[in-house]
Amino acid sequence: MKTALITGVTGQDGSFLAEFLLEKGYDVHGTIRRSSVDFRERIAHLEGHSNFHLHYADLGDSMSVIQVLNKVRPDEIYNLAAQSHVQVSFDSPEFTADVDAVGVLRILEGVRQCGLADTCRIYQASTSELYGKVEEVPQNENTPFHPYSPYAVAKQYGFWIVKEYREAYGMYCCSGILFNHESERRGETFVTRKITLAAARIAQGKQDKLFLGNLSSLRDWGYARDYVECMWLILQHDTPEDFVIATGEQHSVREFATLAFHNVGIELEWSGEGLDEKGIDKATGKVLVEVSPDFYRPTDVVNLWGDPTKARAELGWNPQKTSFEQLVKIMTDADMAKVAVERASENVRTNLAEFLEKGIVK
Ligand code: NAP
Ligand code: G4F
Repeated sequence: MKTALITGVTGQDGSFLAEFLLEKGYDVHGTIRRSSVDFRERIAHLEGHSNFHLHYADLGDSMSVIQVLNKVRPDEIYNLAAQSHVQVSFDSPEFTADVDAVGVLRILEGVRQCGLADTCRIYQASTSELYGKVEEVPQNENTPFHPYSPYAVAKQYGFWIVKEYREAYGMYCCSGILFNHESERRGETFVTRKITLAAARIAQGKQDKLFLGNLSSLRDWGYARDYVECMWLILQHDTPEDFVIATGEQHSVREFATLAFHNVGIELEWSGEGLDEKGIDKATGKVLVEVSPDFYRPTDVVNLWGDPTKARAELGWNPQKTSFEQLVKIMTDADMAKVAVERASENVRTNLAEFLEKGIVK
């Protein structure tokens, strides 16, 4: 039985990867951080599984990293932990650098210091944000990097330090340059999930309007469940190499919103430009989507489009397993169900309060 260590197991990708590796028969260990609120929603269904174990560690704290490496002594490490929100990286640049850049070094050096350098394979969660202010479209493994946010600059250090340890010490460590991947488990402040949740709430009368930033931004959006398979395939390859993981298809934020609202029974039409652009419900004439400068970034990456040829040819991975339309449907269906459950439980609470007040229940 192989042993895997996943940093960031409570995140979107970490939770899908843990499921995937458990199905493959791995002994799976994940790192968690202490929080004052419950943060294990995405992995709650895995707790209690005999091959699933959790350990406290923080990528900002090398002692905790070394402690967990020594205890687990993994065959494979998937370093997914990061401050992963690009807009937040403008507000917390130092924290982002510490975790997303130096954190990678702490893992690599920890592996060496624990005497695991010859046996342990390391996957680093790299990103299409490295292409940033893009110098070529579509982007492949040879496209020059031009990082365009504190997040991307930190991740660029992570990419190069992985390459350095590979070349300097012959370690099996590599980066997956993953383009955006989304799911029903995506954090609620990333644009796709923000849209599907708002569309579901608006359709069920729980929200009036959605405020977004740059509607024309283009992304290559895939399904996270498909992408974790690729992380594993990268570590099973004969030689340690970096791979671009993408669908090869590009859509705008506006297109994503149009489709998400369509899935909940609302047809949007767009009018105006820039900050004055609005998404209007064709049936009622109501403005449902507006642009707010609050969601514009000091520098924004606006043209990401990946070329997954190498991953398809060398890993046998299928970049088109889940289509864009299927992805948006998975997310809108899940959020429609989530909002319906929230409404039902609100109704129960309201009825109960009313019954208590009237003395019907005591
Ligand atoms: P996510 O949902 O935000 O999950 C991030 C994980 O990192 C969470 O488990 C979080 O723990 C953990 N974490 C944050 N700071 C940490 C620290 N200081 N020490 C230890 N753990 C820490 O992100 P994701 O979408 O799953 O992405 C996974 C990785 O892939 C990230 O490195 C991200 O930058 C990268 N990536 C993502 C995409 C994408 O489109 N999703 C694309 C390219 C690259 P808490 O739950 O405690 O906050
Ligand atoms: O959903 P986003 O916040 O994702 P972004 O910035 O592309 O980053 C994600 O993908 C990266 C891979 O390329 C990962 F490395 C990273 O960890 C993260 O998972 O924003 C997508 C686009 C941006 O251009 C943003 O300006 O959508 C635009 N946008 C427009 N309105 C918005 C909004 N983004 C957010 N978060 N919220 C808005 O209201």
